[in-house]
Amino acid sequence: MAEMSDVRYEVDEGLAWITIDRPERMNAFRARTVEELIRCFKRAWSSGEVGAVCLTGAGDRAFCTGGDQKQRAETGDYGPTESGLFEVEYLHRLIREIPKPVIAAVNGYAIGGGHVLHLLCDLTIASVDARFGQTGPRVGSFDAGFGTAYMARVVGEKRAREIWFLCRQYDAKTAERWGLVNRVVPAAQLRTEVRRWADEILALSPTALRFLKQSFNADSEHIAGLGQLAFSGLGLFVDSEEAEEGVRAYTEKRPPDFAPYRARVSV
Ligand code: S0N
Repeated sequence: MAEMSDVRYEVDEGLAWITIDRPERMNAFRARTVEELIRCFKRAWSSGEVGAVCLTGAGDRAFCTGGDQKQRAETGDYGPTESGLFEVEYLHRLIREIPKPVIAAVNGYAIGGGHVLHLLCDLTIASVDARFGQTGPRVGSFDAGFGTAYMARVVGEKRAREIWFLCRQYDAKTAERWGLVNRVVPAAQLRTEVRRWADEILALSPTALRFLKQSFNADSEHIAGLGQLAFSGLGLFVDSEEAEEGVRAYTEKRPPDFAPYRARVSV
């Protein structure tokens, strides 16, 4: 595979480990990270050797903390890619469409766009000190479509609205209780537990698993259309003064002041 700077790809006995490797940014993704993740998921899809995929983050602090806010503050976008596109929506589709089970190994913060990535994985195993939450309305973004409608399927409407409307963080036990997480284990056992689950999957019929995954997906596929609309809206919103206040406040380490924009939604 062409050289990668932001993501590592390793295959070990039928299990592909895809690791976001930007610990200095708490594994936040820039456009290049997303491009490399797409490449890895396609590789895992096409490899006859691979029967299960694990998405995780490097280090012991974060799984993924979403879009790279420092990059966004510096350049107003998520940086360059070969294609010229920031393809996070396509990455969402790929995690759903790869016809092999995808396990998120949440080894720390799963925040913002990083929280949506674990949500879209088929299964989530978390370390006991993992933390979960959305921050979009604080930092001037939103991740609607699968990030809202699919989340509501997983945790229920009231909890999904709480997650987005309050931007709190939740511990791993709460995430497990809410159905966001399949299993919580001590941090030191996370990889072993993923291996155990993958071995159980690898003993099963890949064709049956493919049909099952596609069948689960078909029932929520209409959300993709909402996602497209939402990303178009987001593309307009991120260039607004209101969104810029969110990202500026994050980099200046102060609370945002959104009061001047309240009138906009009062019409
Ligand atoms: C993760 C948090 C809660 C950790 O807090 P803690 O433990 O207090 O550590 P910090 O000191 O805050 O962090 C350590 C260092 O890591 C940097 N860092 C952390 N997260 C990011 C990040 N996302 N981007 C860049 N740097 C990050 C910190 O800045 C710190 O560095 P130093 O030591 O130099 O100060 C806490 O860090 C936190 O809340 N992080 C931000 C989480 C966040 O808001 N993420 C973004 C959420 N939004 C999205 O993901 C939307 C993006 C998106 O999906 C999108 C999609 C499509 C189209 C457009 C967009 C779009 O947004 O434009």
